[in-house]
Amino acid sequence: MGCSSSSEASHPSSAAAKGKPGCLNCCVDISYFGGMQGRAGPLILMFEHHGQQYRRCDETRESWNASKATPGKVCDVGGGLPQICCNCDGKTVKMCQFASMMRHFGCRFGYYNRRNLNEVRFVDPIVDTFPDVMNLFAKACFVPDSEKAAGCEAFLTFVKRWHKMIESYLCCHKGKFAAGNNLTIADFVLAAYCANLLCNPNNPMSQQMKACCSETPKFHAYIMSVGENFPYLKTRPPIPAF
Ligand SMILES: N[C@@H](CCC(=O)N[C@@H](CS)C(=O)NCC(=O)O)C(=O)O
Repeated sequence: MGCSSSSEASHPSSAAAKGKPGCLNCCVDISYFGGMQGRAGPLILMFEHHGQQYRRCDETRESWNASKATPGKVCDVGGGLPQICCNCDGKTVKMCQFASMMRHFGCRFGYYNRRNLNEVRFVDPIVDTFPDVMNLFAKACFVPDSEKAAGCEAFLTFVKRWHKMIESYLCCHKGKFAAGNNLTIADFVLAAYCANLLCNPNNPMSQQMKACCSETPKFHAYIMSVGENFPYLKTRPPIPAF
């Protein structure tokens, strides 16, 4: 795993050399399927926002399968992509599992305070259910045409429920961010969801997803604030649907 081995190409981040407190003084390699955001999206957004130097390492299905079959190449804990590898002060660290990596870097950068139970009760369900959103989205996108309609329906049904969960949190804490008045890892999840899926003109389900927002006015207002809160999203090039 990592840019030096299985990946086809790597892209240095635009975040280099402006890191905030907690940044690792090495480049973080994040491996994911080439050109896609998927579960890597919130991690990339957090690195961009915080100024952590990182590099995207693009895997193909073949290179990833080859890495998994090579002992010691991927994170020992197993799991799929995204995976992270960094070498700091001579020590190589490999990480996997989306939610664990979000929490790890969230603690390091100050976007996840596990002692603040009033906050984590809103953060955790958003972070932990994002993979469910992405799994259903993948099922709607990457299935034979005959299964597409059912896949889209299952995805949109889940999306409606997910938006309502987020709406109930925003109504409860009344803050401007996902879990109150502090920016947390849940905001990187929601902002990535908005920019990469909901408002992505290359996503064929974007309009139907937007239609699901009519019943969730506070979440709608949150969506409208994403560009302002995460300027990087306004400067990056267009991205594909997934
Ligand atoms: N529990 C893992 C699952 C990751 C996962 O399933 N990733 C997919 C892509 S989004 C993948 O790599 N699938 C191919 C594989 O597992 O080899 C996580 O949340 O990070």
